[in-house]
Amino acid sequence: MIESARIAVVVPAFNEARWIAETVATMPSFVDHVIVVDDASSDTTSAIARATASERVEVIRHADNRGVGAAIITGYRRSRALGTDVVAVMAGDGQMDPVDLPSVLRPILAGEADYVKGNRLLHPGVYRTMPPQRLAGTAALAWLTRHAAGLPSLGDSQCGYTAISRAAIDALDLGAIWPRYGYPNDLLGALARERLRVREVMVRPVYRGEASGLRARHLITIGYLIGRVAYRRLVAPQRPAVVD
Ligand SMILES: Nc1nc2c(ncn2[C@@H]2O[C@H](COP(=O)(O)OP(=O)(O)O)[C@@H](O)[C@H]2O)c(=O)[nH]1
Ligand SMILES: [Mg+2]
Repeated sequence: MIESARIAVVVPAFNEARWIAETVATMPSFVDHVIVVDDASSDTTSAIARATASERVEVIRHADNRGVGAAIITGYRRSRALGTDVVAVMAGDGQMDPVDLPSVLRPILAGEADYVKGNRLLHPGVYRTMPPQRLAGTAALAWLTRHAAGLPSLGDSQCGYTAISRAAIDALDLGAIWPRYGYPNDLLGALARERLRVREVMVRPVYRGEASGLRARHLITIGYLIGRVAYRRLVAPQRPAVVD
């Protein structure tokens, strides 16, 4: 709870037995609900997460692997049922520093944004920590997504450290969001179409040798999704701007 707002953190996890205990154990105390979504892992992710479970932690397991985007949507639906006000996403591989969570939540708590995204490229240590290929790919995808979605200040479209307001969850068609890699680009397009306010805050990039599931072939899908975002923005009837 922060300033009487109830906070949930969704933790998508697929074969994260190595990192999931630490991710759950280091959740700040102001988090009211930790929702681990085990995306049909073949390792002991669920058992480890359950063993760490306290009153505020719950584990939902997908019977089949559905993808990181689908895991996050499952978490959003659960947090809506729990009646939380703000929902953050922190990956199950411990790549989000819990120290950054207050600043990720703050723009929503202050009523200044509907969706907050971490931006790792703003961090002074990024050139030392983020592998160069990742850095280049991240910058390129952000450039494309910024123009496709019409979000001029977007700098790190691929960062998974995010927060969303309950109102934004209600406004989105959750079932229509792309379920796998590429979901952040698709989601940003959907947020922009709904005229929801997207804000970025600096977060620390964390790389400690965790394996990424992202492969070159996923870039084709992500490219397609960015193209679809641009197409939908250009052909969709313009809605009147929200006065806020
Ligand atoms: N690779 C992969 N990750 C998934 C899936 N479902 C949920 N996740 C979780 O999504 C998060 C991000 O995935 P990751 O491969 O680390 O992406 P990256 O950090 O952007 O390279 C991790 O916490 C995964 O455990 C899935 O189907 N595949
Ligand atoms: Mg990762």
